[in-house]
Formats: sequence, structure tokens, C-alpha cells
Amino acid sequence: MIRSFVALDLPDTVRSALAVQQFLLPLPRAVPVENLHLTLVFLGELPDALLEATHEAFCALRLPGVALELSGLGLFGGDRPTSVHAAAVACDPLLRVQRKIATAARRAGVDLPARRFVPHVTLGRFRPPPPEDRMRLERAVAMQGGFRSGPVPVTEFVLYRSTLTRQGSRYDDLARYPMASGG
Ligand code: 2AM
Repeated sequence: MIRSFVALDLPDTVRSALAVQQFLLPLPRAVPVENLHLTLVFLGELPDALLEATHEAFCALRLPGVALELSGLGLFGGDRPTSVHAAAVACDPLLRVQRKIATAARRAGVDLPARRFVPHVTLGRFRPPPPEDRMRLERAVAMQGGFRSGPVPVTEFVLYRSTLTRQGSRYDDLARYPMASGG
């Protein structure tokens, strides 16, 4: 079984801008800058043959590139937040690309949960902090709410393998799929 997901790799300019945001936030643990990505579809644990079939389906896709734009920061987890993220603008081209990749995975036989796609880049994951730390984090997220990056063109999507280790997740790219530039 291979744990994998499909994501957009981030251009260096975006990565650097996000590293600055991570530095400015009181994060218990930041996602390493080289691991930052925007997940389109989390495939989960798949048997090798199914992953291969899914890869073939992705190879057959002809998708336009997208203009990636980040706007604002947010917390996931409500009263007990467990992550901080930079939100991506949910523009139609990005939503369409995500939908087509999810459909291709489903047609190849992947059982994907029906979940609304909320495009984001996770900057830090943590256990729900005690109230004082939570308020500090919420204040910092609010203060940096004006964060913007892009739009920048992204012309490929990536199939990543995710390996859970004691030190955190390790991501290795298994395949890269070009999207037409100019999107
Ligand atoms: P996240 O950034 O919001 O945590 C690799 O784990 C990537 O897949 C992450 O970007 C993660 O999103 C995303 N993902 C989506 N659903 C997941 C799940 N059920 N388990 C782990 N990761 C998931």
C-alpha cells in the first residue's frame, strides 16, 4: 500500500512569502518550507496496482495551467484549532482542475470521500493549544490577515508519496504532470 496525494508544488516566490508568514506566527511547529504544497486530492493508502492505474489516468488528462493566488490566513479546527493555513483564492480554473483530477481518480477506482474542496496551504499543524496560546495565535492570524501572494502561474500537478515518520511526514514526488501554460 502506498499513501499518496495530488498537489500543486509552489513556486519559490510563494514559498518564500509563506516562510515569512511562518516566521511571524507563534507556531508550535511549522511545516518545513520544502514540504509546503497545496493539496488537490488526498488519495490515501492505495494498493500499488490501483495507484498505477490512477497515475495512467492522470497522464491522460489535458488540463490548463492555473494562476495561483493566496489571500489571507486561517485556522482549522474551530475552538480547538489544529492547523494554520494560507487560503488560496478558489477561482474557477483551480476548482475545475481539482474536480477533473478527483474525477479521474474515481474513474480509476479510488474511493474518494465527497468533501468540499477548500484550497489552502498548511503552514503549521499542532495539538489544540491551551487558551492563552490559542488567543496569541488567533491574534497573529488576524494581524496577518492581509497576507497576499501571486497570482503566479502553475503549470504542473504532482503525485506525492507521503511517509509518516517520527520526525513528521516525508513527501517524495512520484510523478509530475504538465498542465498547459498560460492559465
Ligand atoms: P492538510 O494540509 O490540510 O493537513 C498530505 O497529508 C496532504 O494531504 C496534506 O496537505 C493534507 O491536508 C492532505 N489531506 C487531506 N485529507 C487528508 C487525510 N484524511 N489525512 C491526511 N492528509 C490529508
